[in-house]
Amino acid sequence: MAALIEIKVPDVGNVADIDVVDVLVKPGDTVKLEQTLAVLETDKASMDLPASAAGIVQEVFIKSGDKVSEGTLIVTLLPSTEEAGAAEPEESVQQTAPAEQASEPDSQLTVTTAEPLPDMLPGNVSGHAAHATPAVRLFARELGVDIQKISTGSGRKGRILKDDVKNFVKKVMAGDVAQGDSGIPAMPSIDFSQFGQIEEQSLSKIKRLTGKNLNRIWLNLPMVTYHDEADITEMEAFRVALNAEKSKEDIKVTGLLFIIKALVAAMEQFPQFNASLSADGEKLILKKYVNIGIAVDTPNGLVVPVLRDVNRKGINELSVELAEKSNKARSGKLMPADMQGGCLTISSLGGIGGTAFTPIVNAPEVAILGVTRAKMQPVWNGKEFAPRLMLPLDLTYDHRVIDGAEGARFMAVIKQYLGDIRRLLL
Ligand code: CAO
Repeated sequence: MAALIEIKVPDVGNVADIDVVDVLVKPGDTVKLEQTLAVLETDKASMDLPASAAGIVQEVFIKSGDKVSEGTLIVTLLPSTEEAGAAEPEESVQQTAPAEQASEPDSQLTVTTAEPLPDMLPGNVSGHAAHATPAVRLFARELGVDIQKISTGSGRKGRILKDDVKNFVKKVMAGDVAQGDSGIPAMPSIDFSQFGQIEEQSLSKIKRLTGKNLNRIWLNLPMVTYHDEADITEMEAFRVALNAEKSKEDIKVTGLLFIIKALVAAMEQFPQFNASLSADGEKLILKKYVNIGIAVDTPNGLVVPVLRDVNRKGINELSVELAEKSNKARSGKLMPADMQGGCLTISSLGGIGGTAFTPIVNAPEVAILGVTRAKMQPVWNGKEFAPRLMLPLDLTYDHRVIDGAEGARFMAVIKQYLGDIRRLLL
């Protein structure tokens, strides 16, 4: 009989006490190579732990809620017949998940994370990281308390205890504590079970991180959204013709690629859109590189992979990259580096529908371009109404950096490029 294969937690970069969120296999299951065995979460990322070999699960050594670290045994596998037949190992084989074996160590451990944003929430005590056990953190979360807002705990070395959380809640209820410098009162905690049957579902890590970021962006940035429409009749005809030519290749050119190119060309004319405000709000940091984030809708929540050096790439190269990154995003395989360094973001809901929306700037970027569904409309050309394909665009910008007139001019230039994509050559 073939020796059992032990699959262990690989090197995850000196992080200990990683939470086991989900275990996806049980004894007797047949697993394929790279099939996800378990989902792990740290404070910063969620990771799929893949099988480094195919086989039948003999024993599972972890369960949801456990804490693991590098080297923790996850499962033992009896190698599947094809593999076992090829070379019957004579002694017990020890394997870690592929991350440890691959030449690029982390390349196969699939990680998803929201891009960390600078800590901008004024309500956060600067540099303060709350000390509390997971049970106390859970208790605080259940009560809707942001544990970071409890300045000191009464436990050893300032550790926050359950009583500290309760006292904090009492103070909030008594109006003694403002919820952040915004002074916005906390949302009431309501027991919905009094109205009927309910079920509680934990939000995914990505949703929780994204939610926190969006909340602080919303509270910190004065945002304005400007709406317009681009006439993409000719662009669409070109795209359809291009796709007909490429029907045998595995490349599909979507309208989003032209929108990316038009946006980048406009950013080159308006450098203040390729910039970030310094944390003290005193300086504008202009970027000489052009990376575009694309919001991708995934089963676990919204992620924003970044396409790099878009100004130096053509539509063909970008279409392959966009397909690769959005597939990686949907299968939870993006690495943190895939989501960092964006200059501006596009959020396209055009594949789903819509006439307009107000996307939230992915700060520290200064603007975001929203796209909804193009539709044929009668447009007056001076003599008659002609059918034109009109694409709705929504530009949200940080009004501390972008003036209303600049926003309108920037949009006018994007429209001009999309209206006549030959201009992208100029
Ligand atoms: N108008 C009309 N049709 C459109 C369109 C538009 N603006 N945008 C896309 N379509 C069409 C495409 O041409 C495609 O049609 P076919 O299937 O007939 O070829 C179909 O809709 C699906 O497109 P797509 O969404 O797969 O491809 P895309 O390149 O346009 O977008 C991606 C890729 C990754 C951006 C998109 O799939 C996605 O995830 N969008 C959601 C982003 C999101 O959640 N944003 C909200 C964030 S909150 O701010």
